[in-house]
Amino acid sequence: MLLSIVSGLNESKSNGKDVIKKFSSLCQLLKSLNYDGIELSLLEPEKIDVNKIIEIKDSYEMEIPALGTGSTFIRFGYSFGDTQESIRIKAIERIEKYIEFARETQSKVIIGLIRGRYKYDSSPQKERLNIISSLKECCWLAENSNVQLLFEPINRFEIDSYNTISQSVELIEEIGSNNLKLLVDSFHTYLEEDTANIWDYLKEIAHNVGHIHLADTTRRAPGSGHFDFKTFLNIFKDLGYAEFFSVETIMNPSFEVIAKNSAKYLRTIL
Ligand code: LER
Ligand code: MN
Repeated sequence: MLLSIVSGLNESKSNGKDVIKKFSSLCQLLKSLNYDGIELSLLEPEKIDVNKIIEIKDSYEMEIPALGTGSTFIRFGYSFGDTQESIRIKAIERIEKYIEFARETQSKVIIGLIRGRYKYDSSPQKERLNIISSLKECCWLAENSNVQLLFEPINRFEIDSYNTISQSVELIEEIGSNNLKLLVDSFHTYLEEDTANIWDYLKEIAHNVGHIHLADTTRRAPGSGHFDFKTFLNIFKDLGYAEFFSVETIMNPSFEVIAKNSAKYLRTIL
């Protein structure tokens, strides 16, 4: 089981040296806890010395399986669905920066919160069409750079579009790009999917899955709530899933404690 955990690097606020220092100490800690990678949640990847990052990750034999892009919407307010064309274009331009970084680090790029929220004074149909055409443009950029995009269904309390796995699979099939895969997040699965048939459905669509996020029912460390991780993880294991499982939780009481407890619990299952 390839295991990673999500962390930021604070690249927008720190100087370059501190970013590299932070990445290096993360690698050291996570290697000692038997992790295989670090998923990076970034805001401005172009501010990071990517060659140094590669040098460090290689020296620890760690991977950067994916890059999170949601802060583009949270911090900059740029989104795929925005009805203001200039804002929508800014969102795509930001994704281009992530793709450039991902091409070097051999990471995948997540399309989640960057879809944005529907505005109260606009039409959902219009925003949905914008999301689709933005995604198509990003697929084209990803294809040219040989980078994979990961489309993440996110629960209805955080976002207005593509809350369920089936809606997302339908979209991925409609777009039909070899560089667009599905990201399944256990927390959103728990909130949005029908417990009666979710396990069978996951078996059906597992071949579309390029990355997995793990958090328990309260978005704390796996094993701290009542999500059925045994069944969930074994579905993918039995079907030969060879991509990463990435812990993405509220880092409380601390990143170290979550990283330690999650690895201990998850390694007992797989
Ligand atoms: C991002 O991966 C995610 O799961 C969202 O809920 C953002 O917090
Ligand atoms: Mn997630």
